[in-house]
Amino acid sequence: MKLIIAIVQDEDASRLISSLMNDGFGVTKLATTGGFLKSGNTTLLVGVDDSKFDACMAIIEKVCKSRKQIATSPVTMGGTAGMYAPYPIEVTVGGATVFVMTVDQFVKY
Ligand code: 2BA
Repeated sequence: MKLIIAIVQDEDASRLISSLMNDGFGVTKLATTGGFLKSGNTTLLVGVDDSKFDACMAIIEKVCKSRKQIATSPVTMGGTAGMYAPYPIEVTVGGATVFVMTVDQFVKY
């Protein structure tokens, strides 16, 4: 068995959860925050049998879209300590950041 930890954009989360559940996968949704953009994203925990792993990953890949976002980063102004001015940078977020872990034990009490 594998535990899939998928960090996805909020915009894709509902559709991804519906698609996974329609195909019989169990899903836990966590409200999370990206460290770089400091804005909300969604982390899904999906425990899957090895035989269904590829099908699950295919759904995640199909549903999650990459998008461009503008982030504001501080930059030090030349030579003057302590002066900062924000400037916009474009980053491409997602589709999904996925970690896969092997599960030693899966127990339901
Ligand atoms: P954030 O940390 O908010 O990052 C959002 C996007 O900003 C990233 O998209 C990436 O394109 C860009 N980015 C992140 N760190 C950067 C940096 N130091 N310099 C320039 N650009 C940077 P993704 O790579 O698709 O990541 C989406 C979200 O997935 C991340 O949101 C974070 O919540 C999570 N994530 C990504 N890599 C991770 C990792 N190695 N471990 C844990 N979480 C991760």
